Amino acid sequence: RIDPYQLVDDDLKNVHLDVQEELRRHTGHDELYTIAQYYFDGQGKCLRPMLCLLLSHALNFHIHKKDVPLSDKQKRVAMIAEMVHSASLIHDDVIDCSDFRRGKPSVNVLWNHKKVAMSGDFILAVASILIARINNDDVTICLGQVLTDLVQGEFMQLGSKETENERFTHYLTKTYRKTASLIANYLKAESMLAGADEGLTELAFQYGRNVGLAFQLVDDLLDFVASSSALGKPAAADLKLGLATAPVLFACEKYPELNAMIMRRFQEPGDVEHAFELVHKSQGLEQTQFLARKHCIEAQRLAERIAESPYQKGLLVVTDLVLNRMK
Ligand code: 2DE
Ligand code: MG
Ligand code: MG
Ligand code: MG
Ligand code: MG
Repeated sequence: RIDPYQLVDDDLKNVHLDVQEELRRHTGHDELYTIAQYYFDGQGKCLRPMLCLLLSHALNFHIHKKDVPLSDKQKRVAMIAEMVHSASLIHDDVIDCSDFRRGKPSVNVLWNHKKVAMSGDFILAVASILIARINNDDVTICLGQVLTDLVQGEFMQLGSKETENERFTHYLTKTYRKTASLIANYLKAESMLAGADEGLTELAFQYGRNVGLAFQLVDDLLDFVASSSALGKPAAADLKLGLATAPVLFACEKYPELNAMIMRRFQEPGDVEHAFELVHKSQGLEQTQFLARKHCIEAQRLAERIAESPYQKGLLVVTDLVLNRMK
């Protein structure tokens, strides 16, 4: 059985150490460093850098018809993906008032919010220097787009839409911006660094977009079905935050009484418990899984078009990991 992580192990195992080294290089301030490096302890899934490395290997093989080691720039993009993602989680946990992340107390529990917000900014600042050092305008634009999408996705989440139709479209756009854009655009950047043509670059982008959408659909599903100890972060959190994710939006078709609760963002006493029960009684969880599977099948269909190699097989297997993950 192919293990995608195993295929890129050599480059992946140093990602968190390399991040720590870059953060240290850019500050002499011990506390800022301590907060900023807190999540780079090797305990995260490292899905995003793994995908970047795997796709880079697969495209190097596709283009050169043999195994070609990754360039420093290709490895750098993988590392920056993990930095930007982790910085966004630091801000996300402050916004979501979330106290647990990657199996340990989140930074906002251990340090005050002013310092935490700035440590997220600091990681982004160092990431921006690393992006500049890649010295490729198309890559810079691509990775810059991700930052604007992350903020806009998060901002969209604060609003509610009136009709069911608008709501689902809004949810999907938000999901693209807050999760899929990072994966899609980082894979696009990797493909440009591999020397891919336009068609292959678009393929990489669409593969990432589909994997990213599936990943967030499963994240939203796990919020309803997994325990916080399995997740390493609080479970059943989204309704409490007022968020109507895919399982609720699907459940709404069967239980229209959810509409009013969605509109008031589950703020009345009993709303959260009631909505939770209706979601479980409906087909909402299965429908969410089904939609995630649809995106994974599309991602596989795209990966089939890359030349056969262990890495290409890895890209196919990743979709199963995304669908069947427990955390
Ligand atoms: C995770 O979603 C959030 C991702 C995007 C966060 C973006 C922010 C804007 P979840 P979990 C906060 C700031 C952007 C920057 C710093 C570039 O569903 O379930 O809340 O893991 O994730 O808490
Ligand atoms: Mg970020
Ligand atoms: Mg959150
Ligand atoms: Mg959030
Ligand atoms: Mg979530």
